[in-house]
Amino acid sequence: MFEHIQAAPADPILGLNDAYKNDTNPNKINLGVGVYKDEQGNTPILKAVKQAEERLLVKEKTKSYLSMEGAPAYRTAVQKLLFGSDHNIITKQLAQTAHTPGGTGALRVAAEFIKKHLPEATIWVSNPTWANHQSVFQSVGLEVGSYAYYDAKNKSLDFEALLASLSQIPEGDVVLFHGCCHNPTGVDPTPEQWYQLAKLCSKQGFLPLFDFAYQGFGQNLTDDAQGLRTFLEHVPEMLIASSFSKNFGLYNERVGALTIVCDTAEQAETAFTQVKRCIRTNYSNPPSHGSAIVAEILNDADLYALWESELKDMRIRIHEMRSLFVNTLRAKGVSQDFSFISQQQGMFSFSGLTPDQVAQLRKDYSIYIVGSGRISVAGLTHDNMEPLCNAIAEILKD
Ligand code: PLP
Ligand code: TYF
Repeated sequence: MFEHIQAAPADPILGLNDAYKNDTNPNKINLGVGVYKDEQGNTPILKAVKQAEERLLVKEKTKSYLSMEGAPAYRTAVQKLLFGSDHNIITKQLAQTAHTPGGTGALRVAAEFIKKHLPEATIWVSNPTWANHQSVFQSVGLEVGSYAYYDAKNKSLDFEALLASLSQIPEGDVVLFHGCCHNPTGVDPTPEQWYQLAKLCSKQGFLPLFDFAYQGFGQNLTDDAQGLRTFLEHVPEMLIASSFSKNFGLYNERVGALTIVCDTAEQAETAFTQVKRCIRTNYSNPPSHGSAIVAEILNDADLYALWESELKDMRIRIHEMRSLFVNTLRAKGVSQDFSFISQQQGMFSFSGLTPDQVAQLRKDYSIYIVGSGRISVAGLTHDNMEPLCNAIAEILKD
């Protein structure tokens, strides 16, 4: 029965991570997968998370199933984080949120929901986008198109081309935006540009789907939500896929959320019954622990303050590494301009390194970077900066 099955191609990012793990070079450097590393190169458990877990250990009374949509304390906390506590979407109950296994789970449930209820819709993603987007949407049979986004020459947003692309997208299609910290480029619209995109969305009548995996890694929790909050001033409906893998460091707990915003509370309630149906036929109900941690932190003033300060520390360390990377390359005599890296935000930047240069870094120096040239800036440390920049200076000389 199975003999005809051919091996699937390795995932471009996770496959690279496996190769890194198998590399015996003690000086190997991993700038592939988007996982935050501290100065020691570890991915620590946040103090706020540990403290929340201690409380949960005492408080938790059952391991019985959660409901399909997850725990109420989590669902309301997620909405407050997305919209701000007293937003009219919350007071008027225009949104419904389901806890999903990670941001990927949220995207997958969204994909099924779209395929079932907007069967004619094409979903549009930025060029480039997170490597998994296309696969997730195609796996439910959705048509996936791409819109212009990145100006590779100037290492910036090609806003004119973006507007031109989106102006072609018809009413009823779905457009995916990265809420902040665009993966893989690190290039986001400015507040004014978000405003223009929101106006265009309203004019064209397409449905925005915000993929929000890095809230707090750009400027701060509030400013990073500005894009989707601006949209909500102009459009009545939206889907939001949240991930708390990065900003709570809860990668392996699989904690994310799918939020649906509708024009009326009644519509939100009705549409949500269909979201729950997609969940029921996928995994029935979400795993509890990660969402219990997030709810415990978001609903407690002390833990919230501790988490916010730890998130700020991660953000600041990444910003510092960006500047140090640019300055160290310059100090090594690299003439190519890398200054754009310190202007970008989030975990990633498109370095502009070619596939050949990426391959050479891996072969000669055990430095792991995604083939597109995307660097996970969160993997840079004071310790690996010198060898990394020496290697880049060396290969750019060739
Ligand atoms: N969306 C984007 C843009 C991401 O970068 C990621 C993770 O890297 C995800 C979604 C998936 O998040 P999770 O790991 O919570 O499934
Ligand atoms: O580095 C990235 O862009 C992601 C990271 O289950 C990732 O692909 C890794 C594992 C996973 C989801 C996301």
